[in-house]
Amino acid sequence: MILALAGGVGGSKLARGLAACLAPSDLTVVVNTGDDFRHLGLWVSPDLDTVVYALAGLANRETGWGLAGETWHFMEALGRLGGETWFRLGDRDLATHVERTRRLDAGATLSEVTAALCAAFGVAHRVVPMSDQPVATVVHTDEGPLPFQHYFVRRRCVPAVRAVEHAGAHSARPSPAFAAALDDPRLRAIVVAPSNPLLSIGPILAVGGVRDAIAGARVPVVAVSPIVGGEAVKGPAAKILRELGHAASAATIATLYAGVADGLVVDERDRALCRTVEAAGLRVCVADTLMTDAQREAGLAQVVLAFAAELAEARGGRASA
Ligand code: FO1
Repeated sequence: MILALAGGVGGSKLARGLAACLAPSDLTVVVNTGDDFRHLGLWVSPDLDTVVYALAGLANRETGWGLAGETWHFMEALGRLGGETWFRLGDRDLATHVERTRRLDAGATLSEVTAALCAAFGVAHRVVPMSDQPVATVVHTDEGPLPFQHYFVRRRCVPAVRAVEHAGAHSARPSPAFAAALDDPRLRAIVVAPSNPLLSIGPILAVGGVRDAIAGARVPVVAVSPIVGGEAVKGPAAKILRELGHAASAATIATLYAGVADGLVVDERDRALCRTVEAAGLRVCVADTLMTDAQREAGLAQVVLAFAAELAEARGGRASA
């Protein structure tokens, strides 16, 4: 059984690759919910939806979020009324948020709602929130503190980041399926997807007890660098790293994951950084990490699983992926 930690676009691509290689009972994808927020009266869980839509084969490959073939009549109508349109909810996507909110308001947990949505979308692999308690990512910037989506979408990541806060994470507990996966005797490896280490993986590791549980896991923890050739594959990761005083480099990813991950997969373009990654205490694997189509997603997933198996072997054969 493989446990994958994922954020938005990069996370959903590797999750789709892993799902292509593993049976539904052999994969649990734990998703960041620090980006979740109440908007227009609805509970929106962007990263959960991105992963679920990807595994359902319904994802919008151009935007990386939302549904393919979406229409925007609701947004247009809302705009005509003078409503808030900075965060775009497509007509079909809207149904997901309405139904999630109805179920949460009726007392279901986010895990229960996500399981129901997965079943409705025909997603057989387990996709679960990191926690059923709310955790809110707050981005502290030169313009003051901004709730995540206000920083990311409304302000288009323009303000300079000074710090990232995961409000509520300390008292939050891992969701039941996340906790069960961490304790599962069938667990063979933990995979950290090439998602933003500060905005997407950071909130998952900040949930009460999670960082220690993963750092002390008996199985290999393998991360994939979201930085390739000094730039983020998508999103503001490189800009934020620089604003926080780090080099935008796969070597910085190694430093950030030191003590948590055992191995880092870096792109072929970053082969020269292997020694620096190893100096941070991580084993390194070089691969083509750009997941531009389904074949490459599955190819990278296979590389990650083989690397995890190699690390397990090196630990003395206690586990094999
Ligand atoms: N991202 C944008 O850049 N603009 C949007 O209007 C937007 C709307 C949106 C609606 C639903 C959803 O699930 C995601 C949406 N996203 C949008 C993406 C979202 O802000 C990011 O994917 C994540 O929160 C970061 O991983």
